[in-house]
Amino acid sequence: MKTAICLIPNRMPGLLVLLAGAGSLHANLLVNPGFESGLLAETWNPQWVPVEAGALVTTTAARGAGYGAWVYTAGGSALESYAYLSQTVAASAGQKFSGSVFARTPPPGQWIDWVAGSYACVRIVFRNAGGAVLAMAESPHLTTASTPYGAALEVTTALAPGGTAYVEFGCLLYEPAGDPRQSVVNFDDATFEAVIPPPPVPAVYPAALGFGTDLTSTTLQIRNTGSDTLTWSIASDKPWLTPVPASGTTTTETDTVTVNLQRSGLTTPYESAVLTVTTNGGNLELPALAETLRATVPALPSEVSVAGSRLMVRRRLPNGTLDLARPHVIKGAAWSPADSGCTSDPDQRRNQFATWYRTDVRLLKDMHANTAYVFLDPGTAGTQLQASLRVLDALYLNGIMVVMTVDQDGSDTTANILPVVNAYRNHPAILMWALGNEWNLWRPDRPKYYYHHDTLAQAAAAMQANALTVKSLDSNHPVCSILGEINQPDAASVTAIVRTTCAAVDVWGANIYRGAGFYGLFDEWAAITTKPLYLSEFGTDAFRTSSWWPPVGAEDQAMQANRLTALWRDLTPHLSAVDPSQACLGGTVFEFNDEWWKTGTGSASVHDSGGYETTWNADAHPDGFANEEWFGIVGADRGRRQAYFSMQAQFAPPPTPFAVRPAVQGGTLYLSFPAELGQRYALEESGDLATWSAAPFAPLDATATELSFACPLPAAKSRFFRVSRVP
Ligand SMILES: [Ca+2]
Ligand SMILES: [Ca+2]
Repeated sequence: MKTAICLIPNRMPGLLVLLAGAGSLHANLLVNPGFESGLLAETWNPQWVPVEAGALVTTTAARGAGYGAWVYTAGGSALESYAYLSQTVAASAGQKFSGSVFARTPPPGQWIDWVAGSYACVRIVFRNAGGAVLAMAESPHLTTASTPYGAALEVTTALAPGGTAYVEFGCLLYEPAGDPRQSVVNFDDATFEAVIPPPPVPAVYPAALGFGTDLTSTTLQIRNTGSDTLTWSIASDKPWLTPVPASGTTTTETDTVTVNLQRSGLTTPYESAVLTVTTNGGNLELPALAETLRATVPALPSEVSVAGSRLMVRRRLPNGTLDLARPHVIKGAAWSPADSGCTSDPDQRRNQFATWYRTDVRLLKDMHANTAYVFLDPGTAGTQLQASLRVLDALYLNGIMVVMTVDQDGSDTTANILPVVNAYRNHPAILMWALGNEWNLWRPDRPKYYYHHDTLAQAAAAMQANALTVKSLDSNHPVCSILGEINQPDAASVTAIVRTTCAAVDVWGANIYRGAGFYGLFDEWAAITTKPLYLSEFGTDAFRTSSWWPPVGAEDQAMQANRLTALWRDLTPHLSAVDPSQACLGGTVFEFNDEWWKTGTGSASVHDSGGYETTWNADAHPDGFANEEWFGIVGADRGRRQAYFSMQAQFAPPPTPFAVRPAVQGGTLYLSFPAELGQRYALEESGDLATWSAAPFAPLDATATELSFACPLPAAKSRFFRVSRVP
C-alpha cells in the first residue's frame, strides 16, 4: 500500500555509520524510534517506511548523541510533494494513541534549504483492514527555517473509530507546489504510545438506602465519574428487595434505579439487605435498611433526671408505662443532615431531618448509638412539625434519644425556646434540652458571647434565664448547656458560671478538641463540680491538609478513625454509669454526616476543603487543620467512613456470658444479668423447657451494664425464664 520512492539528495552530508546499542524504552511502540539502529550509509532506515522521501541518518543532525533522520521531499515545481516516514501497528476501535517527534530545520545556505511554505508534523492515522484511512490526527506544524530542536511536536488522537485494524505513526514533511527545490527537515527521538484511558469509575448516590417503616420504593443514582462507558448491574441479597432496572450502561449521564421493597417479606424488626453494584470499573456495596412498624409511639415523655453525676432515664415503653430507671451512657453523634446545596439557612436545615431520617436513624442504631445531638430543632409548626414528629418517632423506635437544642444553633434565640419545648416535651425520644453552643468562647468571626453579648457575665446571665425558662415549661428533662472547652476564657470564669451564675443548668456539655486524648479534662471538671459532664463534641475531620491557604490535601479515613477510637477509649474509664464517682455521661461524635455548606468561602454544592488552622493548639487535629466539611463519620452521600465502623466497634462491647440471677422481693420476681451497653434483650417463659413464649414485657435496651426484668411471681409451681439477645 505504500510506494517507496528513494530520492537521494544531490548534496550529501558526511555520514557516520554506527550500529547503536540502545534498546527501546518504556511503552514506545516504535522500533528504532531514535533512528539509531540497523543503519548503513545511504540506505533507508529499515524500520521506517518512507513515502516519496529520502531519509538519511547523520550525526550532525542528531538531537543529543547518536543519530537523527534527514527527510527530504521530492521537489519539482508542478506538484506538491510529501516525505513521510512511518511505522504501523495493529489497533482496534476505542484505542487512543499519542505521538511526538523532535524536529528542526536547517539554516539557509546548507546543502538543502528549507523551502518556504513547507511544514513538518507528526501524523497518526487509523486504517481499516483494507488500508483505507478512517481517521487522522496531526500535531502542530513546524513551518520555518533555521529552527533548533525545540519542544517535541505532539499529537493525541481521539478514540479509534469502528473498523480500525491498524494505526500508523508518521513523521511528515510537506512541500507545496511551485518551488523546484527539495525541502528538508530533521526528525529525531520519536515516541508513539497507546494512551491507556482512565477506567470507568462507578459512583452511587446515596451510598445507603433507608426505607424506614413506611416506604416501599426509593431511588438510587448510578454515575460514571471516570471515563469511557460504565457497564453496571445491580443485585440484592434479599428476596424482598428488587432493583429495577437490574443493569445498564452510562458514559456521562445519570442512571436512576428504582429499588422496590416488598414489605410482606420482612420478618424481623430491623432488616438489612446489601445491594451489590457490579461494574467494569469495580464493584460497590451499599446497605438497604428497612424496619417493620412494631409499636406505636406513646405521646408521653420518658423521664430523665440527674442523680449525682448520673443521668437516670426511665424510658417510656410503647404500652405507655415507664421502664425502670437506668443510668444512661450517651453514645452517639451530633446529627445535622445536609444535602449538597443545603445552606446554613435554619429552615433549609430543619427540612433535612425529614429527608434523611430513614437512613440516618438506622445507621445510628446499627453503630450502637443511643443518642443524637441536634443543634437545631427540626421545626415546631405545620407540616414541618408533622414531619419532625415522624423523625422523632423513628428515633424512639430505634432506641435513640435526642439532646435537642432549643435556642436555635445555640445562639440565645430566646423566642425559639417556648415553641420547641412545647412541641416536643411529651415525646418519649427526648433525653434533654440543650442551650448555647460554645457560648463561652470569643472568636474573631463571632466576637460576642452566646452570639449576642459583649461580656461573658451578660451571656451567663442570659444562659441562666433561659435554663429557668425551659424548666418552667418542662420538668421531665434536664437542661444541658454546651461550652467550648472548660478552661476558656479561663478556668475561674467557667468555675463561677457552673457553680454560681448558671445554677439552673443540670448537665454541662463541652466541645473538646485537645488532641488524641482529653488530657486532664475529667480532673479539671471534678475540681469544679459534681454535676455531669457530657462530651457534646469530640473527634476530628477526615481530611488531611498537607498545605494551607488554600487548604490542599486528601481524605484520610484512617486518621479520623484512629483519633475517634483513641478519644472514646480515653473517655470510657470516666463514665458515671459504670463508676458513680466519675462525672462523664459519654459523648456525641462531631459529627454524623459531612455538611457541604460549612466553608463560608466555598459553595454549598461543593465539597470544599476549607476550614481553619488550629492556631491555639496545633494538636487539636492530627494535621493541625479543621476541614469544616469533612467531619462526618459518613459522607454527605451516607458512604460510611472507617470512623463509622470504628465507633460501631467501640460502642458495642464484646459479648459477655449470661449469668441470670433470680431474686424474689414481696410478690415480685426479679431476674438480673450483666448486659452489654446498647444490646436489646428479651424475656421468654416456659412451663416445661420445651415450649417457650414471650413474657409480657417489651425487650429492654441495655443502657447499663446490669439489667433486670421484674415480673409478678408466677403462680405455677415451676416456671422457667430465659433471657436472649434481640438482633
Ligand atoms: Ca484536617
Ligand atoms: Ca462547600
